[in-house]
Amino acid sequence: MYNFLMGYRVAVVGATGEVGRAFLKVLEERNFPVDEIVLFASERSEGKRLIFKGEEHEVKALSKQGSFKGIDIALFSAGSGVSREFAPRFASDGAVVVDNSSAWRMDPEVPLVVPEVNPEDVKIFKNKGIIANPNCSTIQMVVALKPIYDRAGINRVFVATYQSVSGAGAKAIRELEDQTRAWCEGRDFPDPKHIPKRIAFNVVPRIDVFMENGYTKEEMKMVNETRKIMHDENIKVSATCVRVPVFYGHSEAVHIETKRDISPEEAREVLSKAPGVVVLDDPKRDIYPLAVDVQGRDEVFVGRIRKDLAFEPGLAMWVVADNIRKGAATNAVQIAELLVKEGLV
Ligand code: NAP
Ligand code: 3JN
Repeated sequence: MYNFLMGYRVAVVGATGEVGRAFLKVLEERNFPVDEIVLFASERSEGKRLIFKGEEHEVKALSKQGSFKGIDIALFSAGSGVSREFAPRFASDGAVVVDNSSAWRMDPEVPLVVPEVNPEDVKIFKNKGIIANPNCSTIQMVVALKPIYDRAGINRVFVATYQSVSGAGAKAIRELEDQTRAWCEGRDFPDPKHIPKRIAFNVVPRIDVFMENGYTKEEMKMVNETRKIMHDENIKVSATCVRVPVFYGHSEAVHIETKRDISPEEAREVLSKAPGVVVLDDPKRDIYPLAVDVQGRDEVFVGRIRKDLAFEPGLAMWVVADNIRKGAATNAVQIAELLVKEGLV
């Protein structure tokens, strides 16, 4: 699919983090045409070396004074503060930025893209030179909703998430490990620092900060981003986002009120033909998607497809994906692939 005569100078900002390291893997696995890779992180990581395509590359500190000229594509995953400050600077120096943070997602001049759902939106990035990657929980949900939306329409969605600790970064993964080790060794639990409450042997119904309306920011991301990606301000979404003691993979219980009747069999059929979706749904054989089975995969897995008992007409389903790959790095690299395919970079 690539024009192999053309290679790109690609920057990864936040390269030492969970998503940054996944960027390197995904770029390599998908054989993205990288001529040169430039790695950035904070000053703490200056001089660290990371491997890309079998070769070591030194990490540079993202400097306020630096010039970013010569970069074609910048993949950002260093948090929203860094994106707010540096994405416009990379863009004005000539790069197209694909940003993983929430900083630009709701900006009307910035497209918010999931390639399986709204690939055409990638073309409208020109004003700011920035394309936003949605939140991981939104991405996997809309990939599963789109085929149902196209067949039966959607009025309302109710979703409860079961989000792994990797969504909160490398330090949160270590926090779950440390708390679990303490329990195994009969020691007191260390105080939580990166997840608001103890996460080992617990579930925590708070991801990101609380908003005025009692929902968390993570929950409101799912509400607002879904409408923007689906180009439908009338879809009502209500979410409860929960952190669970799982390392990788977000799971979601999704309940949908459709506009027209759609049977579970029909839903299974449209989902199994949809791009980026794998249906794993055979209750008689105890088959449904599990977070531990989807680690390292790029698709969105759907199972437990059944008639909803509260929404009429409606469907219920269980949606699982690797949050660091399809929820972050893979989706962003797919956006970069679209840019190449459309000749936009
Ligand atoms: P992480 O493991 O904590 O990594 C954070 C990365 O950002 C590290 O490389 C860190 O560098 C770098 N960084 C932090 N402050 C910086 C600064 N001032 N200047 C330059 N680099 C800086 O977190 P992660 O899980 O990779 O997530 C990173 C960000 O990606 C999140 O904050 C979020 O905005 C976004 N994200 C999005 C999704 C999604 O839903 N699509 C999912 C996960 C993450 P050091 O190693 O030097 O500290
Ligand atoms: O917690 C998760 O499972 C997903 C977290 C995503 C995240 C973490 C820190 C900051 C985001 C995001 O992508 O929405 C942000 C942010 O950029 O606001």
